[in-house]
Amino acid sequence: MAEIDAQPFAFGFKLDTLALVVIDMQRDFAEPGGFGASLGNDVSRVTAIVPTVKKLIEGFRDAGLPVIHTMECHRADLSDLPPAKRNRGNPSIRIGDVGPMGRVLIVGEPGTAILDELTPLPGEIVIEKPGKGAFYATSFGDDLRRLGAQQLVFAGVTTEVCVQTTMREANDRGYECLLAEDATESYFPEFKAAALAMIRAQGAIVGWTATTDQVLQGIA
Ligand code: TIU
Repeated sequence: MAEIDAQPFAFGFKLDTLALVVIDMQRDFAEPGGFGASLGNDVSRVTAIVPTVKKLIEGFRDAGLPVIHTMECHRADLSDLPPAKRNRGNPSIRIGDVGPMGRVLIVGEPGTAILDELTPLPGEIVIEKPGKGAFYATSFGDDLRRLGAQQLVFAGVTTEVCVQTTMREANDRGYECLLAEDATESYFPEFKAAALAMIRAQGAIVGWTATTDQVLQGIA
């Protein structure tokens, strides 16, 4: 068993059962004019972690380990978008409306795309998910089983919404989960801090946290 120096204690893993899951690093959450901004958020916090997420992704690629990307998005006909989700949050532009980067969070639209710097490589799994969690209504669980993954490292946005939801779903399914502290971000620093604390509380009740450098040292 290899180890990553982590909180609340060392994270044990095997190199052939470890995968990286990068959650929703999409233009709609990171750029002005997107969904995140339409909710009234300062998206520069998200933009700031892009180099760190890139470093983490490249470390996994260099080690020959799987990298899985997720995207929060919906079908053009909105058939997978419950009205309760569409109307939530009172955004200036709702999901499915036409915004400065095309229809907000709709498959194939410019704003829905993963940021250029973090574009998935051919062959990397990309999960298009209608929910906040990556397991709901997707092939994510089957993909992880096919890969033989047992331990998951998480990065992406936002810490307390799609990242934490997916980590909790994964934890309940028996995966050991570690969140890269500096490769995840929230629009609210206090929410990020609370999410990290909740995840690793009570002896890693949902999972572990570590810095990107600690993760990369562990897999080197
Ligand atoms: N990806 C993700 O977290 N979706 C959100 O809507 N997050 C917010 O924090 N709004």
